[in-house]
Amino acid sequence: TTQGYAALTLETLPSRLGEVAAARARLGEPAAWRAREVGDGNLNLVFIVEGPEGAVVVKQALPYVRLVGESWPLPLSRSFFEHEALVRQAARDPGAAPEVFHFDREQALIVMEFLDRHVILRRAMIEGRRIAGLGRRLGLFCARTLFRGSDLSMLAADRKADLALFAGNAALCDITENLVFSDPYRDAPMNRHTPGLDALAARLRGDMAMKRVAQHMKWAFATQAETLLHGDLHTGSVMVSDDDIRVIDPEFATYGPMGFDVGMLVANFLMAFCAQPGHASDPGARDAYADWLLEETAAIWSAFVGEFTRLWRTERAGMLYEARLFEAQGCGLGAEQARLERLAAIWRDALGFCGVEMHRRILGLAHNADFETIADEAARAACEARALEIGRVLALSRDAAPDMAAALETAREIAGR
Ligand code: SR1
Ligand code: MG
Repeated sequence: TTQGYAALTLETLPSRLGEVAAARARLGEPAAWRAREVGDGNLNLVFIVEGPEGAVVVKQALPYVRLVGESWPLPLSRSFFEHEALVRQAARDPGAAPEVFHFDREQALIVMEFLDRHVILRRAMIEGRRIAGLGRRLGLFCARTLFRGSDLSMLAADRKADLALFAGNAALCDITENLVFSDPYRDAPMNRHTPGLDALAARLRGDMAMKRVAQHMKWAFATQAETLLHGDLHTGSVMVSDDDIRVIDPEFATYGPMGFDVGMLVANFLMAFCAQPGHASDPGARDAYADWLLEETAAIWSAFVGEFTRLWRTERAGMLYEARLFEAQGCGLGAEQARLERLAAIWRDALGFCGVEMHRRILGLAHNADFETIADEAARAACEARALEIGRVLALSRDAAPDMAAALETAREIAGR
């Protein structure tokens, strides 16, 4: 419902938020506040509010998709699910999410920590900035949140209650189900692509093997309720400074397959890699940065495997793969074999999700600044063409189970590096 809800404006924000004790406590006197609207995402309003005593971010959902306008209504309840997900992420991976100071369900509004030293990771990658420990930190985040949100760790009743709760975020899942898995592979009205990609788009839309994989991945996303996902883990959902990495924006949170977040993240690193020839003018620096991006992509998966393994061995308190089941057979080798098999299944899914994410960011509605900021259309199309092909080959190769090194070798070959 939108009853009682009103979108904030720069004019109304001080008086309306001035009534919120948590905001006053952080900012000081509302009369001295300065606010600016900085939202550049597809869905919401985002304000930075600075006062005499500090600063906060105020994120408010709009009752429609900002990118498209009022013709596409979207429930305000996504703010509730974002808040619920932020609370869980803070518990499961302390320090990864921004701190929340206040949540107002009726106004679909979250007041949270202002990360003043941070920038959006995607911007940092476009500028060619290296962030120490980037891939490793994000791999740890995935392992901790995905493991601890699943039946590997939670009490079965709690996990089922969470599954039921997040089922309410159906409208956001619907966006993913259509925009990620279906629209890129058909002539959908909201699709767009760079001139010069017509033939490739047509070829991909006629590629029955790829369409089947995309639908297998949609099946997995819609039916494999393994864990609480971030649900939109791209490089626009990560903020970085020289010494800190945070994950923001989990409004697409839902129960789904573990490989989804991992695959999306890997896809966005690979798209940053593919976009490099369109950015830097110095080829030497650009190539070195592209190499660094691939190293960090590898680090996502190796950190994920390492942390998942540690948690499997030390925190496996849920109903799945119970330790006592394997101990009864006299050794822990059964559990270790099961862990390897589970990781292989997650990786197989991740490759499929990675491929479709790379396609939808080039052929669908929601594009990436990595490519969009390449002004020269021919150069942009060339970068995007390589990304389309990498996505296709990785998605189609998932049954052959190439490891991360082989997947990155594929990316290198297709990119001519
Ligand atoms: C209509 S929303 C388009 C995209 O923006 C969000 O960030 C999600 O990635 C979604 O698919
Ligand atoms: Mg977002």
